[in-house]
Order: sequence, then structure tokens, then C-alpha cells
Amino acid sequence: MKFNQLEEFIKNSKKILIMSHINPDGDALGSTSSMYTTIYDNFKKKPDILIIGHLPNNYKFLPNIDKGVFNFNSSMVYDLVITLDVASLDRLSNAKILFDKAIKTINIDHHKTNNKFGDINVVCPEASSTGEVLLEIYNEQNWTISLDSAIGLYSAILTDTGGFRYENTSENVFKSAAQLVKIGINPNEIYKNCYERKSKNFVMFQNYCINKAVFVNNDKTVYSTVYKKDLEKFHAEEDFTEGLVEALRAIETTDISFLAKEIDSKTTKISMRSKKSDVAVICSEFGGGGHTFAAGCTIKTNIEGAVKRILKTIEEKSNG
Ligand SMILES: [Mn+2]
Repeated sequence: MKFNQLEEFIKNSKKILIMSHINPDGDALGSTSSMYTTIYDNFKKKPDILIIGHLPNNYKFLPNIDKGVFNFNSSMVYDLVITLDVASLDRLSNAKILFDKAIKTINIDHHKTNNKFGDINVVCPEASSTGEVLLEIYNEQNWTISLDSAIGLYSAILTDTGGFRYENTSENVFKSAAQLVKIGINPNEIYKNCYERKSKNFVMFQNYCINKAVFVNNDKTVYSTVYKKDLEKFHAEEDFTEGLVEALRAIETTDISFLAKEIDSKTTKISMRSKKSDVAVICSEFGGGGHTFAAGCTIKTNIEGAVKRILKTIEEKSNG
């Protein structure tokens, strides 16, 4: 791969913005942390960072992520906007306006449904994470990778592979991780930051959701529901549902697991995982998308209606 224009874009831009998708996860935030750090280390420029939604407590340790802001001026025109881990522009929510106004744009991602909306697109569906794509770019460009930058990349790869467990855990994932360990990152320290800083409410909320899971189709499909009143009861933060749908997939009989979350009385957000079936296909029926074994969509109806429609589509499109 050749990414020559990337350096040219960065060098020629004064005002640079880095942003990722709404309610960012470990890959989104780790990649953002690393990209900021690497641009500073190599070009002495300080990009702006926009965090769209909530910054989970367990990712506050990421170097330079404290430079992130949560509000923006919609009249701002950036010379360059870099999106990381953003599969489609609607994932930027109302911050899309900053992307639309930017003079130049770079789209770096690993979602197979990414529709290449940037002036430069580095989209690698075979990569585990956007962090893995970034490391490839840095190596190719011979950019310096500092310890702080490596911490972001390792966190991105660690979390998007579910701790080196998911099907995207390739040979290159371990090669990348080895390079980052060589730079000096401490795997145990990063693991503890990412995974062992849960609040009591978080654990109790997750157990509550698992407890009320519903099994259908001879236990091949399992789902749970999250109502606003559940979130209130446990004083839930945005990231409280993270990992739930994977926990349900871990059941031996499960092929497809999904979580239906009430946004309002007419909007339900679905996140879906599978072992065999292509859930990107199922979610794309509802205008969503993602990866083969991890996808999501938003359905304009209440939870009960959304669950009904999803179960029907699973019946039609799954591998049985
Ligand atoms: Mn990702």
C-alpha cells in the first residue's frame, strides 16, 4: 500500500481535526489518541480532537485523549478532517457538518461496509481494528512511533479483538502487538485500564440484562432488551451495554445474539453478534451495517416492534 498523499495532506494543513464515531469505543479512542500523538511527534502540529458522545472512564488513561472536546463550532472550517473507525458519515451525528465543510478529508477505517467518503481513503477490511491500519500507515511512512502513540494503538487492537479472542485476531494482529511491546507498552497495565475499571452499577446492570435474556429458535438466537427505565435504575452511562451482546453470544448454543436498546418510544437501536451467520446482511435490511460477525442498526419503532422484525429477518437470512 502507498499512502504518500497522507503526509502531504498533513504537512499542508494548518487546522486539523481528528474525530471518530459517536459514542466511541476502545478502537475509536485508542486510534484518536495515537493519531494525535503521531501527528504531534512527527509534524509538530496539534490537531483538534472532537469526541462525539461520552468518553468512558476506562479510556481516560489514553495519552492526549484529554485534549478532546465534546462541543464544536459549526461555522469552523478545517483544512483537514481525519475520521478514524467511521464506517459511514451518519456515525458522525451532527458533527458531520465539520466533515462537509473541510477542505480536505482522510478516512481511515476497517469496516467492510465503509463507503469511502474521504478524499483519501485507507479502508482495510482485513484489519482487526483501525489501530492496526494506523500502525501499517506509520510503518509505511517511516513515521516515529512514540510510547504514547503505541499505547493508543495497543488499546485499539486489544479492545477490537476482544482481548485477542475474536475471529479478527490474525497473524498480523500479533505482529502488530509484538511491535508495540517492543516499543515499550505494558500489556498488563493497558489490560487493567481497559477492562478492570468497571463500576459496581455497570456490573449489576449487565447481570440484570443477562438475567432477562430471551432464548428463541432452539436457543440459537438470544436477545435482551434495555429500556430507558433500566438505564435510569442503574444510573447507567453510555458504555454500560458494552460487552453484553458478546456475553450472550458466548453461550454454546448461540449463533446470533442481539441487544435491543430503547432510544425513545419510536426508536430502537440494535447491536448484533454471531458465530456463523452474516449479521451485516441482517442489519443492512434495516439500513445498518458493520462486520460479518458484528453489526448494528437503528429501527424506527418501539422495542417490541423492533424485536419482532429482527427475529423475522433472522429467520429469513441466518444460516439456520
Ligand atoms: Mn473498530
